[in-house]
Amino acid sequence: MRIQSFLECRRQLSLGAEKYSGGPMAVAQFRHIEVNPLSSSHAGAEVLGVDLRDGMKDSAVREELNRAFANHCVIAIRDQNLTAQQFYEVGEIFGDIFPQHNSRFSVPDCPLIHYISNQDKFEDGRIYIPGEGYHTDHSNDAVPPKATMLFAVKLPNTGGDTQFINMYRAYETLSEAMKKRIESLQCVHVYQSKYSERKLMALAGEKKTVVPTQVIHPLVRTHPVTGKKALYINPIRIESILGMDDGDAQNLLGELLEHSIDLSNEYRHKWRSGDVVIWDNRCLMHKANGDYPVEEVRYLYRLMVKGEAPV
Ligand SMILES: O=C(O)CCC(=O)C(=O)O
Ligand SMILES: [Fe+2]
Repeated sequence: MRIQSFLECRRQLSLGAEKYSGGPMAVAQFRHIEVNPLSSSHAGAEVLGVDLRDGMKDSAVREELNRAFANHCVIAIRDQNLTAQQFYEVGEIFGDIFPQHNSRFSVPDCPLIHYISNQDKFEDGRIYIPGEGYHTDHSNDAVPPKATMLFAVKLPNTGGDTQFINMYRAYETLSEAMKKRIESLQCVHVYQSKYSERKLMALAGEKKTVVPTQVIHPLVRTHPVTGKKALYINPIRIESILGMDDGDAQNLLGELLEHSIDLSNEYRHKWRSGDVVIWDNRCLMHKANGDYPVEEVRYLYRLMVKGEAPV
């Protein structure tokens, strides 16, 4: 890296550290990429100074990108220019690619890549906005994806932000009594909970037999990389809590959701053309916003990275 950009990088990291209330960050932790924290919720950073078409081949860059991802839970790698195939290879920087559940959203030439778009409609003609309502991705899988990655291909002029909630903080800020109450609770996740306010698009035929009917995951999970505990709730998919009446379970989950979505836990991503955003489903919830004119197209490529069974 040139001296000047290295100094600039140090300067930006120092500025970032002031904004980052999680304590002083090691300055110049990164030598090949610039990482600027973007919120005080301890989640969200932008990554500058890397062209992923070269970076995917460089082990030092790959290591730093993975570290930035682990430190910040969600990173936006700016100013990228990728084909679908290159996007797939970028996904592999972070691990093996996870086959997504609903193949109706596959990109024809690269079926493991799906798309996010506002151009599909439900059978009754209503526009389908994927990801509206807080959730964590594919928690109805026995081994859910650790990460989801989007690449902005076409964006509306305004709106369409993605909101992220830091679920480490959501857990840490619970009362000790609540932590004790929930410490060993196990939740039943299904494709679509009968209590979900958001309706999903039905699974394409061949996937109905592959996607599990239900799986059980802990309500509090420990992140395998950071060792920290996070709340693992998903209003779209959790249908019940083992050993608990459904009404009580939904009340408890509602209370935990309200607590979690506090603004102090949020990073709100405002998309820029060329952004590659990758987030950690093990310690974040997220939601899309369909708050832009219907005639404007919003289209992103989407990949998922394999994870591990939550414990
Ligand atoms: O479109 C977005 O902003 C997010 C969509 C979403 O929930 C996802 O890709 O998992
Ligand atoms: Fe999602």
